[in-house]
Amino acid sequence: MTDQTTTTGGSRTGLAGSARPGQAPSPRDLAARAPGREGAGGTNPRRPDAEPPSPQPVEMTGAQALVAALERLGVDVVFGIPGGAILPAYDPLFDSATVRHILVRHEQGAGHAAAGYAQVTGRPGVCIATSGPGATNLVTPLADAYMDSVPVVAITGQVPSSLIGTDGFQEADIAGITLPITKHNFLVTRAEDIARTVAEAFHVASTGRPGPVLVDIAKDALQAKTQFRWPVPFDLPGYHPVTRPHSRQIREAARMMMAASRPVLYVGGGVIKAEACPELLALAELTGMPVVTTLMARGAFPSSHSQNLGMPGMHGKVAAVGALQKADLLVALGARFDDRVTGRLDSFAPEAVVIHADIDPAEISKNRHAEVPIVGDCREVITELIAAVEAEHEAGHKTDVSAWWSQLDAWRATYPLGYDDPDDGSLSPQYVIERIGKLAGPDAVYVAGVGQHQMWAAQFIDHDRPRHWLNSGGLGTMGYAVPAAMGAKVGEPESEVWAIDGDGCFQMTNQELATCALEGIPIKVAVINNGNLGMVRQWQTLFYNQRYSHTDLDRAAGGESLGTRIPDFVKLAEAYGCAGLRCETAADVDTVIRQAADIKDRPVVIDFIVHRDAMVWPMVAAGTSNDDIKVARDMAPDWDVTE
Ligand SMILES: Cc1ncc(C[n+]2csc(CCOP(=O)(O)OP(=O)(O)O)c2C)c(N)n1
Ligand SMILES: [Mg+2]
Repeated sequence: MTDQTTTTGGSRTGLAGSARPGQAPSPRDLAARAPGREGAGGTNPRRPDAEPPSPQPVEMTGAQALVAALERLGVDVVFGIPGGAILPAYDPLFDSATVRHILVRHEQGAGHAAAGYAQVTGRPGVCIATSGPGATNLVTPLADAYMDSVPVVAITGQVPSSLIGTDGFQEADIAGITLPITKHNFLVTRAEDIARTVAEAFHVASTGRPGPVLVDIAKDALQAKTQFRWPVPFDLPGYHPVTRPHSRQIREAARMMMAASRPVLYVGGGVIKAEACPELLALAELTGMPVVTTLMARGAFPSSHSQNLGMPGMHGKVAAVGALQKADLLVALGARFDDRVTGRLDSFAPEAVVIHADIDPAEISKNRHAEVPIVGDCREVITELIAAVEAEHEAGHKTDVSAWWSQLDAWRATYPLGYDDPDDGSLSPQYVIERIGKLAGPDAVYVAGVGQHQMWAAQFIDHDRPRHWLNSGGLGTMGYAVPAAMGAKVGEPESEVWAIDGDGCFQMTNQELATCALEGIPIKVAVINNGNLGMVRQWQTLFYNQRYSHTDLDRAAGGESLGTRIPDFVKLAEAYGCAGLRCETAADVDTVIRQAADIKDRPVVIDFIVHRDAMVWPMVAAGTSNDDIKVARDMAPDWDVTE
């Protein structure tokens, strides 16, 4: 290993491994331009004032330079756990007046907390870990953030540079390990490279298609002296995300939109990341076109808006799935034609031509050929589309979508989302989730785990605001909810934050309740306790002849019920310094939700004991066509239904 900063290129940046002097804008400019709640260029009122520039070099250690850079980048919180290699950084961190460190109980919690923070604020979330096992514990949240394009900066300590490559104590090649799951990563072995690299990491994480960036810093670089200067010039040759769409493509898209008779706006999470929700609303209302919002885009367009057909995909609404299947034009905005949306790709939307707008050129025509590819930031794309559509209207070209709406309305009316209450009088999980949504309202932040409860939370809560619905969409990471909710509550302390978690997921990361209790982060956790790994059990019910191989969570290995709760989530909550409540009947649901809402001084866990066999419907079985969607077991919709 040399004594140079080694830059390893992630797959989404186009950055090479070489280092050339850069003449990029200052980090201050770039930090100010990083997307905030008010959009690119916006500032968040809660953001602490960034430190003034330090034009004169100041001598300090690499560790002090790291903390000084974080302060100047406006970082107000980092989630982490110390250890040998990162210890030099923890010393100056102890003194920082503006960077709050939250000591988590597992580095996975730090990573998801950083992601939760980033998703509600729009600013990069920061996590910090030591070398080896500390760093490898970040692998899952980094992969998660990569799949969902969340700006996370992970800082890890590395063994001293003289030990790198020797299997030194707690050495793991975390840059190598995370190369395919980070937007970019860096190994820093010189103190003088630390501040610049951290500034670059923030820039890369938060510009273009957002994503996680890892900065691995050798211990001796943290300990060595350097001259700290701020701002620092960037050295990112080859990293120039295109945000401005091509005007010819925009005009062509507008023409096609006016010529379509069965168009659909297929909206993905990129619209939220680009802060393009007001523009989307304007475009939808200008064109009268139906909108579908993917799992990652719930809240990008109000659920309550009459043009919102709901969520498409494996557990999407019949009208949303049918709209895509029967469309003659798809306008895909910040969406990526994920297999959970398309079903069997070769039978997806067979009659549609595709306009695909995305900031990442690698997404366009990746899964489905786009007749009109548009590379650009969704906010700029939609703004220009609005102008181009207005010009079409002025020229007398206007699409008539009334017949299309008759069809869509017939599907909506005939196949609304619904559920049956369990016959045995036990609690319906959908009812619990629906009531949380109604009582906590559109201003609350909802964070789901992964499984049936996640799908019901996507389906039965009205998501009317962007950045208020957080979940692990791409990776499907059980254990995401509690730590992500913790990060969300830190990012948006005035909002009520509800983790809606499964009994399986909750057992993966509930140790962060200790962090929440000690750090004063009063989240609410609704455990939808069906006693099993429900989503897997559903597949066993449907596709494995009801052979429930290893999905029971509340039974002994032999299958018998023990008559005791292992663990008892109420006692567990109390052991962690939280309030623990339990609810087993529909009659008590509202009372217990209100009770939880009134507890503001500590986290609350509600153990909702629900029916063990409720299923998520509709469903497109994995690998089958969207045309074969079922609204209940063996029940297919009639696509020819009319109102
Ligand atoms: C880390 C991880 N391991 C395994 C899985 C596979 N998996 C998907 S959903 C699920 C069940 C989740 O159970 P629970 O949290 O109880 O939620 P439920 O489906 O019952 O609502 C499992 C095991 C996963 N997504 N993530
Ligand atoms: Mg479960």
